[in-house]
Amino acid sequence: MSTNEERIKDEIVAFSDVMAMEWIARRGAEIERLMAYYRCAMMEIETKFKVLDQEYSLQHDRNPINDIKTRLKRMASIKEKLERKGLPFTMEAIEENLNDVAGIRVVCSFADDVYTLADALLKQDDITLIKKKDYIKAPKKSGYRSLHLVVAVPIFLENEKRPMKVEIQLRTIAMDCWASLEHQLKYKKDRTFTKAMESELLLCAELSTQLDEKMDSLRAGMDI
Ligand code: 0O2
Repeated sequence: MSTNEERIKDEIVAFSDVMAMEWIARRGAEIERLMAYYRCAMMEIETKFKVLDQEYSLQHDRNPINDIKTRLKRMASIKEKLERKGLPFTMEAIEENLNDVAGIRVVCSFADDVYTLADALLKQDDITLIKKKDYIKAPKKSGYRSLHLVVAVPIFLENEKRPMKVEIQLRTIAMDCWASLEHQLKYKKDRTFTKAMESELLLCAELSTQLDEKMDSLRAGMDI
């Protein structure tokens, strides 16, 4: 685990913009505090999913979660997103307007597990749903599929209970495989991405949907 000072230095190195570097250096302690709160919120949500996975495995003798990944958005991406939305690069703007500073990706075994887990999380009385985007029922033009939830979860500090936003992406192994490879192919800086490649990727997305459907019907057939 890196120290606060190391993390702030790391953030500064990620910037080419002198003004942003100065802003981060000046507000180091404040930024580190906010990021620590987001990290705690992420841990809360991760634990909730781990508990649901354990409970499900006791009841059904299989694990609905294949993998959980967490990530905190880098300051450089935070600044870029605020600029894109025409918002100032301030602590208040970050907290008020960005939903995905803390992100957690839950990779599920079967498509039905995505909805079972989402429903089980949203039923918990300390969770508030802020936004839901179902890119499984309505995939993106690119072919991207996932269920996105933005929730608020309270973190309990010494003298305060603080609701923090976390973006949750729930998807199957096939959806995750497609999204990871598409991301690698599409965002290679020195390569052009053609329309034909886009169509091929869309075809791969359709194949991944068929794979999920087949796997889910096998699971249903085995009654597990
Ligand atoms: P990272 O590091 O992956 O998180 P918002 O203002 O946040 O509600 P936004 O930003 O349009 O609206 O959110 P959207 O489109 O619902 O979800 C954005 C995130 O979904 C992306 O995060 C990706 O993780 C994922 N995503 C969305 N579309 C695609 C796609 O076509 N391909 C892949 N591979 N992933 C996608 P970021 O911002 O890219 O960063």
